[in-house]
Amino acid sequence: MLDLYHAEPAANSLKSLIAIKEKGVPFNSHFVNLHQFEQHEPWFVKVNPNGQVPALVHDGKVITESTVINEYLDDSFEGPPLRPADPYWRARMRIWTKFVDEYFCPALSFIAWHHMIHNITDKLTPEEFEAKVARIPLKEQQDKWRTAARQGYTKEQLDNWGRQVRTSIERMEKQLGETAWLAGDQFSLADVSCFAMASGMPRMSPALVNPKDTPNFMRWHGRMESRPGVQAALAMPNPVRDTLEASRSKMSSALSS
Ligand SMILES: N[C@@H](CCC(=O)N[C@@H](CS)C(=O)NCC(=O)O)C(=O)O
Repeated sequence: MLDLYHAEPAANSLKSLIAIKEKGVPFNSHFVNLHQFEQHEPWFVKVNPNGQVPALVHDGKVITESTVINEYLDDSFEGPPLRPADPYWRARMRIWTKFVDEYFCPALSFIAWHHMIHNITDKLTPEEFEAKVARIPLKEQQDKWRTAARQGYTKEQLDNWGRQVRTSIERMEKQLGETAWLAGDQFSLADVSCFAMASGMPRMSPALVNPKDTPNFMRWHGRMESRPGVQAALAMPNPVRDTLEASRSKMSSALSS
């Protein structure tokens, strides 16, 4: 019995959806609506005490952290391997997944948070908002919600995160000029992690990623999009698409400057 709790096919949820679809493992999908704060409801906090998606439950055992989930899926199930067999390239793959978790994803997520949060919180009274935030298990997450919703982040912070996103793309572009995939000549979890963050960029941020400035990235992006596992992950239901689209142009200018 395999259950995946996830949000729309973007960022960390997309990361685990791609891995599970690439592996071809049947699973029960549970959509957690972040725009309705479902991740902080007591039933979900019992699954993941951090109150975040994705979370995997395998025969009653819970695994959290998208990168760990992906390695667990690869360890536990038949299907095409998602990690290089060679120890060097496997290490290089892990350097990419760590880079995404510690650098690329946080930068992108702060920018997205800043531009998206009002679409989620403006319909709440201050009291309703505070009641929602009070349920968030991690103080750091409470602070993130309050700062983004109340005063927003400073231009300096946003510029810095924008720079980090550009650095991430530059690194990918360089690597993809040297190897077909991010960790050598084989598709791996390095590609899954990076694509989960960068999937929307050609559309959202054409000034940053485009055939002239980032040809290697664009070719890789096209190959990723043509993979059946990636297509199946991207086709997962997205009931919050309109809200995401509403924030898209604002995010786009933050990333291009
Ligand atoms: N390190 C965690 C981060 C998970 C995470 O940040 N998930 C986001 C969605 S991409 C989330 O649940 N956000 C809602 C919240 O923090 O309240 C992982 O890789 O799984």
